[in-house]
Amino acid sequence: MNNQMFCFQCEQTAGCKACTGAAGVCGKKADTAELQDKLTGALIGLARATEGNEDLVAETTDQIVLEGLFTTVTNVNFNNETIRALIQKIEAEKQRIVPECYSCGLVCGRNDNYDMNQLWNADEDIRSLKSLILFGIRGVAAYAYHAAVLGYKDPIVNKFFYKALFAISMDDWGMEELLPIVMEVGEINLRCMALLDKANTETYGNPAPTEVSLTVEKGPFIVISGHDLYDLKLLLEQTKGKGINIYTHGEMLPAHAYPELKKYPHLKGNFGTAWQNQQKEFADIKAPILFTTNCLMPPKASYADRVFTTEVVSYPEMIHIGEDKDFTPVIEKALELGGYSIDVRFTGMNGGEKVMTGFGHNAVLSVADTVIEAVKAGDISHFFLVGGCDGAKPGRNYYTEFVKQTPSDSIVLTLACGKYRFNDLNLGTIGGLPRIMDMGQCNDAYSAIKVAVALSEAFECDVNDLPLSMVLSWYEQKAVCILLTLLHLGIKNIFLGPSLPAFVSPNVLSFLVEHYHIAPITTPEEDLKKIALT
Ligand code: SF4
Ligand code: SF3
Repeated sequence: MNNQMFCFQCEQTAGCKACTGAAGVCGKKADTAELQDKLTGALIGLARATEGNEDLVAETTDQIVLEGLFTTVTNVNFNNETIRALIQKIEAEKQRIVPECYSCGLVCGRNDNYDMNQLWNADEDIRSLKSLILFGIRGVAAYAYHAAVLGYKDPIVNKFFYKALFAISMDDWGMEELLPIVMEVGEINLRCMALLDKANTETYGNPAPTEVSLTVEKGPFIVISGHDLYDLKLLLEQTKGKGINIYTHGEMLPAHAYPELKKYPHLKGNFGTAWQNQQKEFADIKAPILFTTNCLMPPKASYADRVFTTEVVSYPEMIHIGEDKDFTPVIEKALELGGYSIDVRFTGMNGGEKVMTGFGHNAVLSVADTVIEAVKAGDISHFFLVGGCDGAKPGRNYYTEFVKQTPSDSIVLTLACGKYRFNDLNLGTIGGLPRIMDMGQCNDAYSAIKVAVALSEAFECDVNDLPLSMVLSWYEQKAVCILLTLLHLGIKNIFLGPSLPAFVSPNVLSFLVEHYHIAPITTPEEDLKKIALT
């Protein structure tokens, strides 16, 4: 195993260039990074094996692809054991699809896996385009995985993963072949986010605006983090009547707005803020924490005995809840720790004691007439979509300051974990509508798109001509596919921060700036001035 790695897939990558040492900034070790590369190379090998054998692609093949891609998303899986097991699963699937190539002694595209070093050492523009494809489909796979858990699948989305993986292995493809696939990632992600929206709303009902307390009531409790609503549902069922309260964390916050989840009286509130604060916020916590997806950070000794994982999340030596979804170990831990003896009032990052969520497309569009009238009457001057991932860089307080400085007659739509920078601020209301509206998780960017399209129809103009500005923050690969979706829709003038992706080469960046006018964030004052001029 190597003790030198190469990874540059997320925003916190070392020196804004790449993590190349013995461990990445996220805590991923070089041997894990190498295994993740092997896993990706095996997935590419599987995609090559399915060429011309499409009729042999089964639902299990699709599931393996989703699992493999999702496992390599930042802050998901740090466990060499599970990654090795997954590689074995991919090999077995390949052997099932091309048995004759397996028994053949010659090495060819059908039985060989892809060496990811070929990608990392490629010409920087090719590497950049292929990285956009690879990191983008890792994000899409996460969303497709959540939809599949609820029984919702889209063959067009699933088929695309093979095409995209295949493209990465094409060493003689240039900009002409790769750029359309980059854009297709955005198109496919739109389909996938729509699928997940359908899965979530048909299963749990349409989110409705809901106030969420940040106080932890006395007694045993469990904190559940990540994006998987189905795990929350199962946990709520299994803790019913046991005197254990459930608190959401991070991207699980929007769960409070779904009728089929909020109906559980022991779903009490939200604990903590965005992922990067977990090592501080979980220190000595009197409860177990269940991670259903990213973002898991290496647990500190002070709370390592109370971290549980499930689905594709895994960390060495942490208890993993397997496919039987028996949460008994988590429940027993909650009872053993007992929680706090009195109610404990926590606050958000700005001192607020409660937050609101649940402004999905259904809730916002149900008041569309009021919104349109308010715009026409001049009561709402502008909409800002300020959202995306949070992260550890100090420059990220830009987003708090930006929201604070937005004009008092503007609306701030938000989504994903970046909202914790400002979701506890009280910015007042306009015509009965709160000025900050949380649309949900990162995949609920779909809601923002639906609202933007509805507004453009109402005002009979292009989305780019609406009084709407997007000020986005990125961290991991889901943000990559969402950005590609916005570009696929032709949305221009996006402000992106806190820094631009290291995997975007200068030439690819020039292309994005020229065609989509993407701009890096500067200061809230400067950017608000620029927005006022457009
Ligand atoms: Fe570095 Fe990000 Fe890769 Fe982790 S995921 S090794 S922080 S680039
Ligand atoms: Fe956050 Fe990790 Fe991206 Fe779903 S939970 S947005 S960073």
